[in-house]
This record gives sequence, C-alpha cells and structure tokens, in this order.
Amino acid sequence: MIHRTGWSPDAPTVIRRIGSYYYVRHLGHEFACKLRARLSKERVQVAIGDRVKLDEVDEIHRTAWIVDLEPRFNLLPRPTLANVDQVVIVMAADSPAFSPLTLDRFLVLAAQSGIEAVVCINKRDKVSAERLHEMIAPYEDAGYPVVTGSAKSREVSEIWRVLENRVSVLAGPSGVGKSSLLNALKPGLALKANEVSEKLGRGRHTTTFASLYVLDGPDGEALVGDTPGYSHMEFDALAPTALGWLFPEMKPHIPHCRFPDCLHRTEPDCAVKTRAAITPDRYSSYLKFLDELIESEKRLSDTSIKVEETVKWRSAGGGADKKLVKLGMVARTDSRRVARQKLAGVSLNDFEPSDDEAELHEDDEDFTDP
Ligand SMILES: Nc1nc2c(ncn2[C@@H]2O[C@H](COP(=O)(O)OP(=O)(O)O)[C@@H](O)[C@H]2O)c(=O)[nH]1
Ligand SMILES: [Mg+2]
Ligand SMILES: [Zn+2]
Repeated sequence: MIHRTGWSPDAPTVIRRIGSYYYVRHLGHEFACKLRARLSKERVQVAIGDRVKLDEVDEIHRTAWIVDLEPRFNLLPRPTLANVDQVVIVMAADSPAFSPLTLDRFLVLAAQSGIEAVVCINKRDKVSAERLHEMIAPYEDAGYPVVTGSAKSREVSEIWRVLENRVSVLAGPSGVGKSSLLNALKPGLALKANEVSEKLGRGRHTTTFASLYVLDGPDGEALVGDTPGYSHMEFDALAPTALGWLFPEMKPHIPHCRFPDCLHRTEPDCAVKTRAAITPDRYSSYLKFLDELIESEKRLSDTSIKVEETVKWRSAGGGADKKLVKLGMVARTDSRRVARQKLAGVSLNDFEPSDDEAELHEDDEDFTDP
C-alpha cells in the first residue's frame, strides 16, 4: 500500500538552521553550510527540508557551500518545512479515547494540502486485537496506509517502515504519544513526553525554525519534523462541493452523481450515496465537516469577503484524474520571490509569509562569502 517516491538519503537536505549556518544531511553525515553570496543577494530563502546543491564539500571538516536549491514539491507553513513526503497522523487506540471524527479531520486537512497521509494508531497495548482491527478496518478499506504500534512496549517496527527513507511530519492531538514514539524510534532523543504546551511561538519576535530529526535504521534513515505545530489544524476555506473529493472512498463516484454540485446528502441519483462503500462513521464525519463549511461560507458571504475558487483537473499517476482545489482568499504571494525559489506544483492554501520568513530577510544581511 505504501509507495516509496520520497526522499533519498543521497539528496543533500537542509535539516536545521542556526544563525547563518544551514546543517545539511549528506551521505549519512551532517555538513555545516553557508549560502553563496549570490543566493544571499538574490534573497533566496532556504527552508528546512530544501534539497540543495553543494560545492567545495570538505568531508574532513564537514563543511560546504550551498550553491543552489532544487525545486520544491511542497511547503508547509508555520513553521516552514519543505518537501514533506507524508504526514503521519498519530491517534491513540485509547487514552485519549479513539475519535474517528478527529482522525477524519486530520485526513481531510492533509488531503487539502495535497500531502499524503498515513494513519498511525499508537497505544495498541491498551486495547484488544479485535478492537484494534475494528478501528483500523474502515481506513484500510478507504485506501489509507495504516500502521499500529506501542511506544510504551517499544513496538514501533511498522511505524519505522513507513518513515524509512521519507520526510515525514507527525500530526495528531496531544497525549496520543507522538513524543513517546519518536523517543522509542530514537533512544537518546529525550523528547519530553507529557508536555502539555506544544504551541509554537508565533509572536513577532519568536523565531521558530523547524528542524528535521534524523532517525537511523538498518536499511536507511528517516527524516521527521520535530514540529508539533500541526496538531491544531483548522479547515482553510473550502467550497462545500469540494469536500467529497477529499474522501478517497467517495471520490471515484462523484462524477456519476446526477448534479455536478451534488453534496451527497439528500440529492436524487447521488452515486456516492448509492454506490460508495463508506462506513457510517466516515459518512457522519463528512456530514459534520460539510455543515461546518456551509456555516463558514455563510459567515464569509455575510461579511462580503469574496472567496475565489479555482478548480483544476490534473492528471495524477495511473491515469486517473485528480482534482486540485486551490483557494485564493489569501493570495498574498510575491510571484517574483516564488519564481526565484522555483516552487514547483505547490498546492497549499495558506501562502501568507510567516513571521519566520520575515525574519529570515533581516538575518540575511550578514550572509556573505568570506
Ligand atoms: N499505554 C501507553 N501509553 C503511552 C504510549 N505512548 C505514550 N504513552 C503515554 O501517553 C502520554 C502522552 O504521551 P506523549 O508522548 O507526551 O504524547 P504527545 O502529546 O502526542 O507527544 C504519556 O504519559 C506517555 O507515557 C503507549 O504506546 N502505550
Ligand atoms: Mg509531545
Ligand atoms: Zn452525490
């Protein structure tokens, strides 16, 4: 089920930044790198996760110059993280009680950002095998990769296998064991479990750079975002008719509904209602999100903010058409900057420059070749 298209340990990848130094993972080692003056002058912004081209690689002192950036295939905001292969949505089998609604919300959000999602159920030591199966079956049937484990019992091999040779971020509610899983995957990481406040400083003067942890395994390494910042996700503006496309088990049937703007609720000749194999829990999540979107659309039209929607059809792998929904409500994108950064095929909804990025500009002044 899990296809590996992701990051290769051979691609020099920025994993951390301290001041004007970028730490680049390259051939199993970390190189302290600076930007070539040309890049600084052009105000090219290097994000954590960027694949870079290196020059004057000094394998003894582990230093190098960054001379260019590879095109990005995505960019997550706050904190900025580039080229994320997948978001691993961690839920607990129990304590806190398993909530399909919460899981579905994370899955829809990941789909909205165009990022592949993996369902990960931790704390499987807390439930019976039957209960665990009952929990994961709907998600396996819908086509999501699903892994289970127990950080407490150090049963993390399934989880390791989805992380290996990819760049991942962990998302999920607090208390489900994200920090514990990372600790179990990398003893010595010493992340604080049970830490309640996971909010990242987003104030004007709190610069928070993401970084990527390197986890080693027998057949490779994994890069995992250290940011817990994806635990409080909210829907971006989304047209109610676009929601069904973000449910993989509904998607193939939508073109067969009688009405092109079918909401798959009470409409006649709705192919989704008659043909889609969607579980009652998943369908009730769909209805709940639909209500929220309709509600927020009402609020938006009340305050007469115009939401522009462009729906693009794009051929996805395997010949199937993939519908991409791009929303232009906060279209404050500096096209020149984006062009310079060679952003390729980004389908993120929030393109506001973050505070980190604003501060990157300030810091850039002292980046010079010696
Ligand atoms: N029983 C059990 N408890 C766990 C497991 N993983 C984490 N915990 C406990 O769950 C609590 C929250 O874990 P933490 O890693 O802080 O969750 P986070 O908020 O998602 O980072 C801690 O008390 C952990 O000891 C597990 O696999 N089984
Ligand atoms: Mg934590
Ligand atoms: Zn329908």
